[in-house]
Amino acid sequence: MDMIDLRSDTVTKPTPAMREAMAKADVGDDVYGEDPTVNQLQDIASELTGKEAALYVASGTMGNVAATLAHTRRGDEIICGLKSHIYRNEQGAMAALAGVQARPVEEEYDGTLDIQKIESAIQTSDDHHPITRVVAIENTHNICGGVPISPTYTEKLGELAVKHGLILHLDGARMFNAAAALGVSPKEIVGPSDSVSICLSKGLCAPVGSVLCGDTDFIDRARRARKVLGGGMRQAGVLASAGIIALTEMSGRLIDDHQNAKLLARLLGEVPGISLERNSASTNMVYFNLDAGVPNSGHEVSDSLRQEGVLLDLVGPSSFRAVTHYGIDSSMVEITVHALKQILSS
Ligand code: TLP
Repeated sequence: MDMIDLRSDTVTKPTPAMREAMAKADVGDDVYGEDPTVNQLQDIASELTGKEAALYVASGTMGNVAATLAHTRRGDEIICGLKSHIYRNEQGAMAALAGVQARPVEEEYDGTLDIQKIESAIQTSDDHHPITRVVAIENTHNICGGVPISPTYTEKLGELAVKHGLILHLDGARMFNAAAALGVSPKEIVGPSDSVSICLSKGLCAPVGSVLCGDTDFIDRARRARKVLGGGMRQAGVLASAGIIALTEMSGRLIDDHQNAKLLARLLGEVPGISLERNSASTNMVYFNLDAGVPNSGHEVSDSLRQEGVLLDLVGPSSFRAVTHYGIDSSMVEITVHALKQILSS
């Protein structure tokens, strides 16, 4: 049975055009900087983000970790969201690998970090204190509902960063979703950020990889960091060729995923026993909960759905995330809600 897999947009498979490009890719040794396809991908990414340079890395996690290693010194502090991927979902890499500690600030409902809360979290210059070096934000913000963050906010944060001499890093794993949802360019989403990491292997369908963008000095340091992380790939053009299609052809269709998420949220809203989380369907994610009166546990619902051919991401005892993507159409959304309705009413 073909599963309807809504667990994540990471499950997307390379498109036929990507497979073809991968078979034909012109390659070289990228550790020598000699893979023409990797170089082309990096040029496209830096052009799209308005940055001087870019670096192809193995994953979104590697992009964030390489950025942390390149921006910081041991003992520094990074202000980031309490629910951010960089804080919650990277095994504490900033501490484990970079010797940097996090100063988490709880996100507002819209995925932003309150500017005043950030300002009061900045350490004063005192030999007792770590040095606040970086502020990291996430756009779209995954756990806050896949919510897109407006360029107006990022501009304000940029002003704060300049005022305090801080570096601004953007985990832009899904920044093309943010750009599509807000109807702005990728450059506007990046705004004053000093660095941005963009995933190619989520809604954009490439099989592997992210690109980290920033100024030339930063990218030179990030390239060293990538090497020590074991990410110096050789004939990586085979993979990067799919990344080029991700950046140039796939971002234009993300709005379809957002439409399907809206349909899913609307239909789920009609199912007794289900409550949607805030910000659901603002891009390609729908977070929802089973109401307290529902006798089934999240695990039971998840298992029954699996038997019906539907996979959801169980994110809490009775909370789910559903992510729409290239492999999901509106009929699959309808089948999903129908299955859920049957399970909850039986
Ligand atoms: N997110 C994955 C899981 O790790 C949670 C998902 O299914 O959503 N930044 C953000 C905002 C992300 O959501 C993710 C992956 C990453 C970074 C890391 O990317 P990878 O998985 O390529 O290391």
